[in-house]
Amino acid sequence: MRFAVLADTHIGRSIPLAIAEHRREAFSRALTRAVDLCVERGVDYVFIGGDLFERRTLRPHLVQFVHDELYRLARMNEELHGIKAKILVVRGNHDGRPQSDTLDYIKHPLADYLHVFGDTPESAVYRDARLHVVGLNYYDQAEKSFDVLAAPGFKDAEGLRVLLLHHFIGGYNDVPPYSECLTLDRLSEVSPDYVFSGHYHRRCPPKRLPSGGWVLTPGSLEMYDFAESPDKGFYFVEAGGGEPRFEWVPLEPMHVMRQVKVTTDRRRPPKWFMDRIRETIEAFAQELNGAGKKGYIRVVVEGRLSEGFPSDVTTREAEAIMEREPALLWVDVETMRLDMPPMAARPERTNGDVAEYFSDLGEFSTDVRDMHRRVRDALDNEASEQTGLLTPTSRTPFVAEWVERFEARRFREAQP
Ligand SMILES: [Mn+2]
Repeated sequence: MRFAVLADTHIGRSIPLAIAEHRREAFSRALTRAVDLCVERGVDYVFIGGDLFERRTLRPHLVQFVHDELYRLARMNEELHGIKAKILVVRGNHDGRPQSDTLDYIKHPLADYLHVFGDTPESAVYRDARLHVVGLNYYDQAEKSFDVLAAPGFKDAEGLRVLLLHHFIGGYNDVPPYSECLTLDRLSEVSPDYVFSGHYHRRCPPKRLPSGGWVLTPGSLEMYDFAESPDKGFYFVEAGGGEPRFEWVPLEPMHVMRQVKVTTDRRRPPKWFMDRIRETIEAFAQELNGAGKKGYIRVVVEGRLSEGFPSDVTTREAEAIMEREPALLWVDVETMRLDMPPMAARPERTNGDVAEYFSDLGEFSTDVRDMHRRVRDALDNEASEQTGLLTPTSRTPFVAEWVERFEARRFREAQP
């Protein structure tokens, strides 16, 4: 029998919001293509490992879209191959929480092709003549939910033992620090023949569990964010007789999504950074045109300015390129990580005498000149490399002295 194993379809994802419609379209199209391929090949079971939806609250037409696509899968699969496929779904962290999740909307009394797992040990089990499947929805505490909801579900299991879940798997996925996960040893305790997992967005090759079964993470169907690689798709698994066969089914992301860093070790003027940004975006546009694809690019600018301010690195040129290159759906230039030149915030040197400039203040103008000179010296010696300003410790005494000197004088408004 043939399984399709997919996860993290994130229907409705609209981030980055500047290109929300393109993003929603890309995720929807990925599901459509996965359904097309399942129908073409013919499947017995479809396992969806959570995060079918991006959010608990979504536009109704997107929920309808998912419902229709799953129905199409079941109907066409039966028409073309004579197989009544079963689609099994667990809840991911994006789908909502117990009692309040988007999956409720795709359940239907007549949709016998669809099984959505529940939140009790009993409703976490699906069984038929061939399979015994435990579906573990997402919970904040991975291990506890596994002990309480999943492990008891394998008691008296007959047939092929499958665990479907939405959690990181330690020793298999590259688990981010401080994240909850289930270990391969823990999963082995229930001796599953297959563990299919969502939540981790990068595709992982099948791996044997210490207990002998297989664990498989297909990753997300589309590019979730700029940090991901475009290696997207899902798995077919030929199971049930002898050694299983795993087949990776690639899905090319709809758009090219690229993050590029513009940086240098040396201090450079704003123009240097702007030239690099322009070159980067133009090269990307050329690549898109060559590949006949559309795409978005985020340019992260890092480094130190030799003059001027980060705001001098403008996005005008980037916007102009976007205007004339229809393949560029969006360009984002991030200059927040640019450091100012060492003395950027220093007052400009004046040729004139400061006291003369403030002569209206009478004798106090010599106080101003004195303070100005000392602050300038302090800036020369102690200014922060990053901001060009005095640090609070060196600034505070100046402020105190300034207030003291100011209060020691009496000023009268000039008479008209
Ligand atoms: Mn996800």
